[in-house]
Amino acid sequence: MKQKLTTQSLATMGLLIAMIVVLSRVLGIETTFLKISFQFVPEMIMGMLFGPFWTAIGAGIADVIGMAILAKAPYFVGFTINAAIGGALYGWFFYQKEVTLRRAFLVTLLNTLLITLCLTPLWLHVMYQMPLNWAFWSLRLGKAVIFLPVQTFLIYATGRALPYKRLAKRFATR
Ligand code: FOL
Repeated sequence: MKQKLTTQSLATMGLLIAMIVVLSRVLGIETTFLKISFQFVPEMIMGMLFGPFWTAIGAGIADVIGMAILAKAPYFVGFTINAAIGGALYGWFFYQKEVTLRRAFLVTLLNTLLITLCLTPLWLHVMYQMPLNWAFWSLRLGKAVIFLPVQTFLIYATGRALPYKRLAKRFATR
């Protein structure tokens, strides 16, 4: 997992982390039990450029920075783990690979099943003693079903808009 640490990759990483923080903490909708945001766009770009390892680190750092400067709830480490797993998924699916509609759908599905429908309810249960009942879960399922096509398409469109071969070369691992 050796990536040459250039000034350019550091600056790009910083910019993408800043975008995640703004999209999730300023432009996102956050209630105590449900969040809606478009932070997955800079996360998947990070995945395309830097791969699973650095995207897990970058997304984790973005969560910690976001909580440090714009927290709306007490810090809980489970959500940092969510961010890191999500970042790793985008890296696995898109690092030096072409972004197809199929891959965009699969990564979104995996993210939804693992993070939105399993881990987040578990963390919220641990944090707030939320009962893991159907009423609570169906609300999350509803958001997931509506968001699945939106997120799939936005990830696909972002991937298509970026010249991945040229970018991959510029940020290539050595
Ligand atoms: N602790 C940390 N470290 N980061 C946080 O963002 C955080 N947030 C809360 C509490 N402790 C935290 C507030 N509680 C969701 C809902 C409530 C919540 C945290 C997360 C939630 O629904 N998350 C989404 C994924 C994030 C997204 O789509 O932007 C989910 O669908 O699981």
